[in-house]
Amino acid sequence: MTQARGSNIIDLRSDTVTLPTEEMLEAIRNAELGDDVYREDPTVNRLEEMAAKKMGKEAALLVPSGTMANLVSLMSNTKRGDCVILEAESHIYWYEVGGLSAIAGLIPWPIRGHMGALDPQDVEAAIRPKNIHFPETTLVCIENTHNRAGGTIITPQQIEALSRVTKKYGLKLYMDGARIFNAAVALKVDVREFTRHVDNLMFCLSKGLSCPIGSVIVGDSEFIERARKIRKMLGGGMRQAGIIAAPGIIALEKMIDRLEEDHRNARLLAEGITKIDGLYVDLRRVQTNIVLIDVSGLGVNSETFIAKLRERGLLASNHSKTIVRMVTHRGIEKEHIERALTIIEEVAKELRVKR
Ligand code: TLP
Repeated sequence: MTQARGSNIIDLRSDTVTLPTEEMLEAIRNAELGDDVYREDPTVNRLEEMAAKKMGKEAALLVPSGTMANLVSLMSNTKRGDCVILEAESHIYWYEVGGLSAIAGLIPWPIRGHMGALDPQDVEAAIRPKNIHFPETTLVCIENTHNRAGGTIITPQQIEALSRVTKKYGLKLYMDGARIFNAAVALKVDVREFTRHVDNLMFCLSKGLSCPIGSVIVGDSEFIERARKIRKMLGGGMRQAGIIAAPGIIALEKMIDRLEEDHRNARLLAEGITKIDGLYVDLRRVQTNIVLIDVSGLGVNSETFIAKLRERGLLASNHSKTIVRMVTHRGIEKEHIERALTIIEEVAKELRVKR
């Protein structure tokens, strides 16, 4: 099962639309269950052990969503009133309903990155000095791959350079690794290369890895203990959560390597689009499974462009006024990309004629 049955639609809005595999559904049916608030769900325990090991950290915690993973992690790394440095286009800052301020009581200190990557010098300059008037800076957040920058990879070297700054000032370094396996697969390195220099991170099971629900927070045991308590406080303590963990185990065992196919398809899509008059894709940013298309050359906004694509059965999402986002994922094959390119070309032609 990859898309809603009988559907002819090509859905490139996000990799969150992936449906579970038959094997995942079977695993859910057969999962050994218990009450996870009592830590008695063997399937959850197994997933958390696997995740911690894979990431080279001591412990892990299953949470329902990436947004909750980020919020729980922010709260476990800081205290109310602290200042958090993050990238100005990061998911935490853009898309999480301001939870970091509204719930965690934190002050965001956004810095503009370069293709999603924070410059260590900019971070160092943004740390609030010790002063009676200032909030205390205690955390730096990075995002990998960086969603709004176009799925760009923050390399292990870039992370290490940032960690030198955070260590120097005694700050924590956290990674929103919702798509960290995309980064690892794209660079053909072990995921631990990316996790080694951060204190803790989260990754999502429910994006390219195709699970129906779930994200995992990973870090040292003390941090995860705090996170477990905060998850409970936020209402995220789950009971027979093995039904979520069971497909997660399959994801970690079997769904990582295939992300390469999504990257190949994204590349194919991006290169095809660059040949269409009036559309622009910055190919340097197409490093994983996201393609950002600038439609301003057609003299229309993203909304109009997306509506036209939709009429022809192609779904895309709105990144900004003139940028449309397309994301490849399991269930999208080369043939879908070819069909998508035909649709995009037709729409571009129609809009060019109207100008
Ligand atoms: N991103 C979604 C939307 O919310 C924009 C998407 O379609 O890309 N971190 C990153 C980097 C993400 O891209 C997302 C989801 C999250 C966190 C939040 O995950 P969920 O949706 O599980 O709360």
